[in-house]
Amino acid sequence: MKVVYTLRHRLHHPEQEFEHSRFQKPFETPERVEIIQAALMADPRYEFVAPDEWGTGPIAAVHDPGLIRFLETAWQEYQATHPYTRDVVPDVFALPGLRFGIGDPIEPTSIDARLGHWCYETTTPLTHGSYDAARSSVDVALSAAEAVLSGERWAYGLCRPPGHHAARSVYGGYCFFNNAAVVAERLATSTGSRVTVLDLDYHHGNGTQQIFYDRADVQFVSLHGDPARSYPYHTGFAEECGTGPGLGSTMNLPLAAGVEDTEYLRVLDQALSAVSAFAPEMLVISLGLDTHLEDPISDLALSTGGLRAAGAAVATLGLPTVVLQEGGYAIDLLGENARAWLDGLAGYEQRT
Ligand code: SP5
Ligand code: ZN
Repeated sequence: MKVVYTLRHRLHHPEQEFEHSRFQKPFETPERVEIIQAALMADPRYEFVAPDEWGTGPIAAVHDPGLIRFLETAWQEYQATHPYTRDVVPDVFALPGLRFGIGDPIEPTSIDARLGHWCYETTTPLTHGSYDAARSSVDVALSAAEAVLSGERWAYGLCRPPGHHAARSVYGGYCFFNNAAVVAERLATSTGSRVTVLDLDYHHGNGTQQIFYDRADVQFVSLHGDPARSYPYHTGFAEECGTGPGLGSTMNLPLAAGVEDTEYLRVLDQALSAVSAFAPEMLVISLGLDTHLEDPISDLALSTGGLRAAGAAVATLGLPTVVLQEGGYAIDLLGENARAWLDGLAGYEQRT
């Protein structure tokens, strides 16, 4: 299986994140993908390739061009008014209630106001190299998609930063650009075929859902911790199933805390039935490994063997598949867990 990877992810490396009313060490670190890289490099069945450069065109197909422009210069601009800051986070958020009844919000001019216009939460610091890293992550995703378009049965984009929490015009959740959405849009428009994004991260892929919510040609199916208790809290309820022409093309399967392999695989089967019914020609997987029992910020209880079985279950769809890395924070186990899921997909024999 081709694995697309670049060291440029290292350009994004916050030192702290503000969460649950305190500063803490980031969970989303460069070591995450380096551990996965090391585990896959040790296996000759995984073939590493560097990404090509794709420019901003494919990003602008799913994101507000204003968001791209903002991210390109925001960190530098912030330094002009707040010198020697490192991890840049908004402090005033442009919630709709603030201007309710007054008039439509417009993009503000000051950097402080713009931060709260384009970012929706406090755990996604913008650092000196975040924009370049986010661009490289999209390049990794698109290069994996290209491999599949060129006839590979599967490809894995070792994306970092992740993408599925980034919506059309807001970023957050450790995500700047929505890698899976960029890829799904490219696959759908360049082939004219139907595409499914199956999101297996612990957290609801609010960004991907939002981008395709009214689309009939891109299906979004997600298993995740119930938003009643889990980040991102405001989306991912079972009642959300699309709108307009997209009605019925979104499916949310919220899970209770503590769900183990057997129950997870039962719900995954429901998701796969919905995918089969939609009859896509290609599949994009948002692969979060934060469903594992040992994940420090999540509360599902999959084993490594369960992850392998999940990959194998997805393979039964028999679709060309682009797998993109999203979350997963049990650092020491990430290599083994990524390999288990991908081995399951590819039908590679179990190793000890
Ligand atoms: C890509 C991805 O996985 N993004 C996840 C972003 C989640 N950020 C906030 C998580 C809050 C979890 N708090 C749980 C504390 C458990 N002790
Ligand atoms: Zn996640």
